Amino acid sequence: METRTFYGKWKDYKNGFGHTEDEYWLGNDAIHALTKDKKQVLRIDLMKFSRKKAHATYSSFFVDNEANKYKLSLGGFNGTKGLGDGFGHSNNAYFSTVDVDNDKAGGDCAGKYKAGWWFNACMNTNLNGEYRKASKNDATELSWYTWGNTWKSLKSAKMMIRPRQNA
Ligand SMILES: [Ca+2]
Repeated sequence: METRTFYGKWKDYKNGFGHTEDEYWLGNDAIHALTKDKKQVLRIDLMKFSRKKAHATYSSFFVDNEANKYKLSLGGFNGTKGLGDGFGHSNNAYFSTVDVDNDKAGGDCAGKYKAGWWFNACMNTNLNGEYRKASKNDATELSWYTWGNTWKSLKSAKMMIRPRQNA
């Protein structure tokens, strides 16, 4: 079954949606609230349909408030072998959704790639793209391009934060 949960509008991403046990977006206001005071480390766990896993960490992660369009600030990247810094392309990008275009591309990245995300022009990761078991290797899919240079849909992606030690 194909789901379009992540092809939400600005208000959906602002407030969050889904269920914590499967498809879930905490909400951009909540992410801002959690990242604004204490330095946070971001870890992203990825898994392919083959069950192959990888993870990325960013030494800091901050999402600005709605007035500043939930601008993303990322610290240094570390990744498991074979995983390139795909999310780094989104550093300093504003958040965009199908109804609010804050990207740096001439067109509308969110509409073109069917997701709300920190689109720049446009992206190297589309973790809110479509979950598609029968992949077309298409950038609308839930993907991290710099893991094997493919847009093929991943089975899962999970973003997690925790306070940075000695920060
Ligand atoms: Ca644009």
